Amino acid sequence: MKDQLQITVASEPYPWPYNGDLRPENTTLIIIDMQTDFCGEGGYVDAMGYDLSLTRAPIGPIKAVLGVMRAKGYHIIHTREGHRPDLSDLPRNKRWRSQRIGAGIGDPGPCGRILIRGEAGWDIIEELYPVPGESIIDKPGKGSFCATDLELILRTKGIENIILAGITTDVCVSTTMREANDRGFECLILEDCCGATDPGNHAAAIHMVKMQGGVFGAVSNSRDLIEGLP
Ligand code: C5J
Repeated sequence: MKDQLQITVASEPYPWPYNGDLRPENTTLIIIDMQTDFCGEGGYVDAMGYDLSLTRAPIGPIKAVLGVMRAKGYHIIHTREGHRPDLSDLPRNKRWRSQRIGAGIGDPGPCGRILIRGEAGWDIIEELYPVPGESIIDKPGKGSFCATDLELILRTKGIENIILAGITTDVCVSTTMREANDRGFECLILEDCCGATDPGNHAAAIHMVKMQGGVFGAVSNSRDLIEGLP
């Protein structure tokens, strides 16, 4: 076998990716759920009473990474959590739990029906809106692989490496990273490109990635990624 140039990004607990094979052709950025419902006024997270500055904090760093990765020709994928207007894909327990805390999924709110496909609050925020050619995955759950065609799209594009950003770190980002890792994808989470409704949960979710030698992959940040990308 010919010697191949090893390219890695500074990350913990090991330089990522493990095999040094980092190219636009085999690597994607997945931006999880940067929707008004999760980081905008009048959305789901706002209705639950959480501090929006926590879920808005990653917008700037994601924008920087997105700009560089778009310019270098990397694959870009966006996800949106949401349900059909007839609620046929909304598990009853998920609806019940949200109603119990005054932010019922499917109920009307200032940005339309909460987490319902097609409503204003459900869509991706303007600052990070997809451009033509970027895939959008609409998912009914927390993980991006559950009941979606994400895996088929990744395999078809020949993707081996996944860089994760978005909200929330401890719920949809973490679930997606675990699902991807179990499927053999080499994952990197960008600490400052994620946010959670609870800063302790954000820190714990990042910490968990690094245990056992990188049990789910590795952790980096926007600056080190941008410096390290070929
Ligand atoms: C949540 C998400 N937190 N996008 N969804 O319910 O993490």
